[in-house]
Amino acid sequence: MNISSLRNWGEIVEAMAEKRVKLFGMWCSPFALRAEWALKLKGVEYEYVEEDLFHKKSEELLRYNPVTKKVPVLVHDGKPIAESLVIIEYVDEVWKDGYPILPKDPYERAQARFWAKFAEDKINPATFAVYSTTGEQQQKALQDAQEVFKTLEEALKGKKFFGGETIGFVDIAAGWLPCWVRIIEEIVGINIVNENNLPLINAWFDDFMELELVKGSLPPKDKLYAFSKARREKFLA
Ligand SMILES: N[C@@H](CCC(=O)N[C@@H](CS)C(=O)NCC(=O)O)C(=O)O
Repeated sequence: MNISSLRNWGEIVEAMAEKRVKLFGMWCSPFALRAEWALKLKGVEYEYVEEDLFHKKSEELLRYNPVTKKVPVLVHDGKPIAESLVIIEYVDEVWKDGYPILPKDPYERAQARFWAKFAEDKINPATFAVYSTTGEQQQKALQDAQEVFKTLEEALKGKKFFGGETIGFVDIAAGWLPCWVRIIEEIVGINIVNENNLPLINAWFDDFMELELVKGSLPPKDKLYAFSKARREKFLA
């Protein structure tokens, strides 16, 4: 084999590597988990790259996502896609013959996007408010959080998962809540979701956490608990 063929071989290997799927994430990022769940549901093989967001973001991450500089970033055929909900839709469209994430029917698709957006815009800040406050402010935040969960419960009526009998777009979008909310409850010593006040959401928390896909991908509970507790103390300081 001469040098020029070696160079060609190197180029081929590099080109094949580019073809592969790469996911930039961080161990405690609920947004990165969404992208992982979407890829795993589709059975897509990917390389996971752990980012050290608290010390130094990698050159690659900054190159692939110069706009927000956040994870997750999916790189497919060398092309980067940022924003977790956009990534889920992209994965669903590209690997369209695999597990269906969004419904086929346009109206149902619109509904799924609506509830995913509702969870993103309303539930995320409401649970964060319970986590990052104390006293009266926290009591108010608790009421608000329970109210928005009550509204989200509408989308679960008559169904096991938001997607129906199996998980779909809204389950993936909101799927970090069952794990994170239980940890927040433990840290702040307040119950947000239970079988009396939010029976459908409560059952969904349990059912979602029971899925092999989810059990096998969540961060270690003790590590997440310690990290989240320290983060709350920082906020309060
Ligand atoms: N809306 C974004 C949020 C992503 C996000 O906030 N990622 C965090 C990690 S959980 C991050 O990369 N933070 C780094 C930074 O803010 O510089 C998404 O859904 O992808």
